[in-house]
Amino acid sequence: MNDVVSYVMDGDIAVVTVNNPPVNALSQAVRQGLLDAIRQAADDDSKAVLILCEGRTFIAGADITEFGKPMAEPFLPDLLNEIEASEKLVVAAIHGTALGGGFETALASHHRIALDSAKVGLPEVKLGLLPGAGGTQRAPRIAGVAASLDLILSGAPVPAVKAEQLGLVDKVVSGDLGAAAREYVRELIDADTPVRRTSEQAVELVGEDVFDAAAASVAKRARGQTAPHRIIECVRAAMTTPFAEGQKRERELFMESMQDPQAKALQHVFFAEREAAKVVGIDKDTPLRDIKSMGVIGGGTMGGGIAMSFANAGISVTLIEINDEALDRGLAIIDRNYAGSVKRGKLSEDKAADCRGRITGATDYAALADVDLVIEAVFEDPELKKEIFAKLDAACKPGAILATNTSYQDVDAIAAATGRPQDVLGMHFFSPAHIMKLLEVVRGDETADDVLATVMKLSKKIRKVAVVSGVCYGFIGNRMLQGYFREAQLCLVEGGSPESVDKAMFDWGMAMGPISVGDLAGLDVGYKARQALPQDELGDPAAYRVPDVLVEMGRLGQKSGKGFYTYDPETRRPSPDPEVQAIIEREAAALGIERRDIDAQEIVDRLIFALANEGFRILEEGIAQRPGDIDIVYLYGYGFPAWRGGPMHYVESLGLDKVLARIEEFRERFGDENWAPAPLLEKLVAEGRSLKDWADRK
Ligand code: T1G
Repeated sequence: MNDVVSYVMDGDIAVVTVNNPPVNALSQAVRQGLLDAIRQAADDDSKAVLILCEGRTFIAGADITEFGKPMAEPFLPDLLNEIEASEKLVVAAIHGTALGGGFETALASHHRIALDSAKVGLPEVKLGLLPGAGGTQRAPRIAGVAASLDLILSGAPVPAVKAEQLGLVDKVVSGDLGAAAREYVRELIDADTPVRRTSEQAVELVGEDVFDAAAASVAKRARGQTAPHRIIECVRAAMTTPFAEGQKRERELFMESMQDPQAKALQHVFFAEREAAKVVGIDKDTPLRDIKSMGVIGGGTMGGGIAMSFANAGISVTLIEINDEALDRGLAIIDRNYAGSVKRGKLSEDKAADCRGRITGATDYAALADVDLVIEAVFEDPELKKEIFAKLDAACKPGAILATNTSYQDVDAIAAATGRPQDVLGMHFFSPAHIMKLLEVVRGDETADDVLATVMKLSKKIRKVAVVSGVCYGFIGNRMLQGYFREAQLCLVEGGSPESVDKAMFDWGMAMGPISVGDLAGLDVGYKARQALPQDELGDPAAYRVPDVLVEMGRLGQKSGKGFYTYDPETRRPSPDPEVQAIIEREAAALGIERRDIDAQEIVDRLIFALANEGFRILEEGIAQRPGDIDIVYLYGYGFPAWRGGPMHYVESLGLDKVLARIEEFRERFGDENWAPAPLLEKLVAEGRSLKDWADRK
């Protein structure tokens, strides 16, 4: 047919094979090839058409790289309607992941066979879209309204066996799919099986309660997102209108979602996450070091979570503590975490026991003599960390990778405590380390390419999303967070309340408001960090006076039952505390601040623009490789809403000139120290360029 679609007669079966690496996306050429194939079959003496794919997967969807460009014919809905209308049997044979437009192609086919290892799904909602080629109309006709709502609103792939139970797949086989599929088509032909057009099937009627339940679950787990509501309307149309009308409505809502900034943001995230895994300047074929075993220094909350991440990935772990008592405490934390995962149904009893079995404890560094990697996770004392790395240098074999889990310390200074700085880097996990997906991989001046490449690949194995950061105080995430928290405290003192500041950010889309985050992390963490800083580095007292007062009163946050909020001992539900509001107003007066009304937009702009402004500095210093990396850090580490694309994408979507104008307004009002615009931002606005253009040309 063309370069990516072939048409071969196997007896009286027309075998149509798609071969468009890496994931057989439905590019224009693939669509054209499939259309030509179905039209050829209509005219030749084939009895049936078998659609197969080469490579690692069946069609994994529309070609996302074509989005935003003028769409070329044939349009997918039309192509799939023509496939379905074929007088010849059309059978789709699925392996890997049949997703989005790929699964819609299978649903438009008359019969579907799948390998038992295959998965099918309609993940468009994760891209801010909806299945726009009949998926919202055909799936309910096969699997029913409730199951289809679940499939399309979650966007989660479904294993072949489950899909068969739902009727979405007709046959599940193992072994050689090509052979089994040909045999299956043979059986269908020999049985004179008629074509089966899904569009002609009726949708089983369900009550309004089913749609209400879907809307309620969307309000909870997809707060602020627009695509899920369009999906519910499409599936409702499938139940209440004829196929053609429903498909017309689906198309209208699909085109609407394509124009939605949320879709642009989520598609940015899709590619940014994949780009983040690539390290600029390191060849992708760099030989990697083998990591079969590892050690963790420190059995506290972070150490325990890190140990579990590796054990859960099949790697044996040696947990080191200073003495048996501390070791027992550390192992007990891990046991509790596994028991909790089993209780919540996240892990089976057997799997938990299997993983736990890979973790052993020791108090002697000699136990680390043969491990391939060690991660130090003790508290943030720079001298203690250097001491530990000197001991690791003596105890570990040549070629072992030595990593520190510090959240902000100088990784180069730690590396200099060893005779092998090339084997040292930062691996900054986020708490709880066995759950949070983000991993900041901190590249030291001496870190060897193969060490960095090894850890980036390893991060996928331990189910983390890794982002490379250069060495600076707080790396990417925590460095940017300082401005965010500073402005949260200033808005509080200047006129807000813990609830108003949190509500502004929560309603804007953050997973949790900044004041509540402070209470969760523990107000004493920031307090201790400030105690260690010289007076002239503390900055504006209005940005820390209130949390200092609370800490000195013993209000440390959730862990002490009181912080900015008071927490119910049973439910841990926060409630506002008038005593705290009085402290805020008292400290404001003491600092000579006249309180005023601060609206939600000002709070959002001050916190997010402070974040992004520092992001620009981090980019121009080369601490982050690309803007998308910063966005991925904030999505996976700090509860930033994916549908806003991350701080850098967000400011780019607003228009850098508007953002700079607002920052300059804040500089006028609040001074240079906090609001001097980043030179890169000023430069891009002056040159009328976008951040994307700057990054692409870098
Ligand atoms: N279009 C273009 N490129 C794609 C792609 C796609 N759909 N899917 C993957 N890639 C690229 C990806 O960028 C990467 O490139 C390489 O393939 C390997 O991907 C009308 C409108 C299939 C489960 O949402 O979920 O159909 O970085 O690293 O971990 O209703 O890719 O190597 O240069 O992710 O093995 C719906 C998206 C589209 C599926 C494989 N489909 N893809 O995961 O590899 S919307 C999706 C995935 C749609 C219709 C609508 C995963 C995967 P590079 P990878 P992986």
